Amino acid sequence: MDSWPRPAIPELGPGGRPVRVRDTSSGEIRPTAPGEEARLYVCGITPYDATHMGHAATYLAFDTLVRAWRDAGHRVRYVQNVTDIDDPLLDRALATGQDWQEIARQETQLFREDMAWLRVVPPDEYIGAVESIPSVVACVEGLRARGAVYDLEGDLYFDVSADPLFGSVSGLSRDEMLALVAERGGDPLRPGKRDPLDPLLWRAARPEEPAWDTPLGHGRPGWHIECVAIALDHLGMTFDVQGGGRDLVFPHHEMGASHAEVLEDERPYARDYVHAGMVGLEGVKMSKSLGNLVFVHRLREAGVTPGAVRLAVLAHHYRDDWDWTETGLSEAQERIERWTRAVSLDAGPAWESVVDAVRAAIADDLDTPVAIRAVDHWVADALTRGGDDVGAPARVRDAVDALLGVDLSVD
Ligand code: 5CA
Ligand code: ZN
Repeated sequence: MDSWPRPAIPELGPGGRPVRVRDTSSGEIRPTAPGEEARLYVCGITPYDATHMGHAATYLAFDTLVRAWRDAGHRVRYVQNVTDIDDPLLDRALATGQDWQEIARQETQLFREDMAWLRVVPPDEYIGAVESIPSVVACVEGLRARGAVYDLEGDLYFDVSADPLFGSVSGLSRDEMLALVAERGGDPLRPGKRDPLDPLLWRAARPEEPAWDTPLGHGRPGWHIECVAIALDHLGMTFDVQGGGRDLVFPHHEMGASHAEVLEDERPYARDYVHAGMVGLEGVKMSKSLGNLVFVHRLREAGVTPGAVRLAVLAHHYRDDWDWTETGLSEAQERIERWTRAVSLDAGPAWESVVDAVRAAIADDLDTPVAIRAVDHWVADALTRGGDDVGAPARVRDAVDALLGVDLSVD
């Protein structure tokens, strides 16, 4: 699939720091990407509705990681999927009378426009589930050869007992897993399963549902195996970071790791599993049923600037759960206004320590709130006391652009 246009990123020169992130599996904040190439897989959208601020916050978190890695001198290889066939799309099609493919096409296009507007660095490979069906089939056949697959009325399930290390990504108890799997797309109550936790790898065709003819039969892919097939095709085993929102820790990333490690008889699938917190709205979890969603395209249409949206998000640590509020957005707008005034001055206080502080904060588990405070201090100094470093405003502007993705020359 087509990705979206790449924003220009200023080069800051030497001084980038090695990047550390928190890995869910170990609970440790630890160094990433020992290689020259940093390899990242981030779970993409299920395109049945527009991108809300929760989705956007997750993609901005991993955009910060991409920018931090680049600054540390890594070449970044970034892969993202689009779950362009799954139950939510078919449910939406049924509810609206639209064709499921048309919904997927439209919402994916809106997502691209939202991401480009937010100056999110695009993935190098942007891959749909439908176009990955041959790879999914090959993975399921490989798992079958390992004895990790069973058939239930034509549906193919993964046998979690094939993985002796099952559970090591989330570290959850079995009871916690059982509760989550029911709520997140699993079918623990289906009779005939070997283990209620076993996830679907391949769903045999049902009447009125789209299906593809493959060596596995007429049907469509399960969810977790979709991401594994795409990641193994485009990154291979032992890539650096598997990313997504915290709602994906279990079952999605747990099952993904299991599928890949059993299939390849090798581990780990990803070196680090990194998860962003959940974003709500004014104290309530953003959810479709409550209708309390803030869509990126609505902010865009209302004339809000992308820099303000970015700073409203990046004012929170990516791992925290937080709420989108009007106050947060106004604060970000005021901050952009101050920052823009400061970098437009003819001279300012010395830039070296603020740029270094921003780099250090971002490299330390993407600590954008600390990075923002460092810029705030320099800006306050520049606006009150001034300074005589004529190069400083442009240096600070470039660092804010490269690391926080905020372009102060237009905002
Ligand atoms: N297509 C699958 C992943 S393979 C999926 O979860 N799609 S999604 O559209 O539901 O979510 C897209 C991304 O946004 C995921 O990384 C998810 O974890 C994240 N996300 C969803 N809701 C929120 C939220 N309220 N706050 C933060 N991130 C969220
Ligand atoms: Zn995924």
